Amino acid sequence: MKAIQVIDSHTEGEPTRVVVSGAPEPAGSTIGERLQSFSRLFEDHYRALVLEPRAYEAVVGVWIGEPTEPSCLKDVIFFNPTGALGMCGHGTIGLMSTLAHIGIAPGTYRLNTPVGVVEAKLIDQNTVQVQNVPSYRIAKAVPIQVEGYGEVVGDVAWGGNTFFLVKNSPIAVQVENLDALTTFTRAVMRAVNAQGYPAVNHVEVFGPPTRPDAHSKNYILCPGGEYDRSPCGTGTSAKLACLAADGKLAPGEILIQESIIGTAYRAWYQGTGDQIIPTIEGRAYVTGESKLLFSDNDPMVGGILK
Ligand code: PYC
Repeated sequence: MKAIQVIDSHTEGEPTRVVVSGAPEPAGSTIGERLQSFSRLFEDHYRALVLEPRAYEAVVGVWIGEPTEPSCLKDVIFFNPTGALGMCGHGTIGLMSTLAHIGIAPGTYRLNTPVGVVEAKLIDQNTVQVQNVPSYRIAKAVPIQVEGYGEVVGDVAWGGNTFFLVKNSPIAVQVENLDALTTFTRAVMRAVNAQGYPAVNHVEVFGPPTRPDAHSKNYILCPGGEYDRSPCGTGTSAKLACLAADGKLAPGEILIQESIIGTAYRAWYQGTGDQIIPTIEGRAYVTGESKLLFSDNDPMVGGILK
């Protein structure tokens, strides 16, 4: 029987599962080589960690290994049921809170991800600031024809993953509309991918905030079709890039981005011009330490694929 040790947390409601031991190590002397090796191991050894019956589809897994980039604390690969993600903001916050739980001290640490080095400042056991990879708008006000909804206009932007940020949602961003938002954003994702932007793997919709301290509320569809319970670190980075490009937010000015469930990130950026450096601050809480068991005769050993 295979046994894999994990530590679970949530970041502003969005779950993260850090692999501690028991899974095979991706090989390679660079993070790029390790990503390729991870992708080969994914189906047999990692996917079941983020699927029912041992998880659910919203869970983002985190593989960590000794750094191949000397300035970094760890090499890090985030993954969900579809495979590896580029970066993950909530996952970085969850990882740092998990590392604090097992003994690292507050301070600033660098992490080597497949899309670049990010800096994570552990302020206390629960509070983390993530300085993300350079973020930028790829295309402005792109019109897309979406079956059943007509023309939808949005920006395409990079924030560590590639986002389509809808400007004219026909559905209000309120938790009562979760099912309708999921159906709508899945249709948008299919249309955007087919109409010139195959790299888009997240769709983001905005509306007025519910919290008095927030500037905006979002709903984010992730690869695989689940929604982000947190305000999405890479999605908030993509939004900062669009606000900066439109001259709507100055460097250092604070954006409070609320999630669909009412949690929030504080976010700001440095720099001017085509690329900005976003910082996202959020809180994570460790929820469990588990030894997951995989019996050879368990018909669900690889997880349930829906
Ligand atoms: O926080 O960047 C993020 C994220 C991506 C997918 C789920 N969360």
